[in-house]
Amino acid sequence: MRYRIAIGGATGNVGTEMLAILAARAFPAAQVVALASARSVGQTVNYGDTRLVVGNLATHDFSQTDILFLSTGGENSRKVSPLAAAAGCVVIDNSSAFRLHAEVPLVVPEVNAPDLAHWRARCILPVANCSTIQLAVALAPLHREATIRRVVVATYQSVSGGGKRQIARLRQEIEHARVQDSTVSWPPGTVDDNTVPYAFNVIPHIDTFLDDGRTREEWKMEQELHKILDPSIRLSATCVRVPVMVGHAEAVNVEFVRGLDVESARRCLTHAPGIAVLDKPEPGGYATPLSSAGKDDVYVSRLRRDSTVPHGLNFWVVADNIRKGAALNAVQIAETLIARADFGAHVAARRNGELGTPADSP
Ligand code: 11C
Repeated sequence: MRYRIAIGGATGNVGTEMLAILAARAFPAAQVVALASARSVGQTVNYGDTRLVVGNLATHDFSQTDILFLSTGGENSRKVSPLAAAAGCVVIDNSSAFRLHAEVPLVVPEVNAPDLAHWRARCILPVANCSTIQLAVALAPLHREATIRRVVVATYQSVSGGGKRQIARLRQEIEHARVQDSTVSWPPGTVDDNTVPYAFNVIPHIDTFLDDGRTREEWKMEQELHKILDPSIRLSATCVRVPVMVGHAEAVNVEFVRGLDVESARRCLTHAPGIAVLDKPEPGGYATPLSSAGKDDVYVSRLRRDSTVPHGLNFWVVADNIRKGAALNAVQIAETLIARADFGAHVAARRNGELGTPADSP
């Protein structure tokens, strides 16, 4: 069977990457529709060798779409996703809007693909936060091997996590910076004076601050990891923005219930799906955001014992946040979904006009 798909937010970072991945992986599409907000209507985007003209997401008829890939932020998703789902279209949503709803499965295919059995509860399938996805992929095989008790993670997140405008902002800051000896300044009017500069800086603040002093990004990592992997894992995160265009890195400290030596951990990660171990104690013997950009895998490096606790392990994990952290993970969810007989039956029934509205609004 081939599916009628639509990309909401087709002109954004994640939307354009999604179109490239769908074409490259030859997703069985009967029709591909590019959609965005009214101001982008009429622009064109690439889907393989085809140019697609962007239509209006707000007025799209979802009764004629089987799968909507949505990357338009939480506020827009709260409006669009329930409408599309009520028409029987399954929404794969990159925003945080529905991730923690009890009935909605939050799936990282390498980790918890069986949770997709609940796709029909709401017909909304969120993609987890990029910083959570790469951590979950790396932790899952280790958790199965030795049971994780506690994780302490510090992230080093690229500006592309904040969208296209943040990439432009970093580029502008770099272009206009005046570097004299060890000081950096910007001529008046060249950069936004009301923001903490990305360039030449490290910022311990992503998303809003919560009452307990954490940021929402740190809270999301904990909540989402609990839902995807195991709620008994204690996770403490510090999320940091760094002046990197693409690719999130994370320094991870894990404490296990049972012993797991470094060689066993390395073996277990090497055989796990979606992971590449790149770990040599020499210059370049580790992954970086630049080396992982454009790649599908989650890279694990710097594996070493943490001898300050009985069963401790340290490592470094890097992934392309736009690709595995968003677009690729969304496409993998769709690929897992279309392999299910009950989804094929749902699509066939809709085409025969046999189905009413399968999903209630969450
Ligand atoms: C960032 N991780 O790097 C964020 C972007 O919950 O989908 C993704 C936010 C989200 O800024």
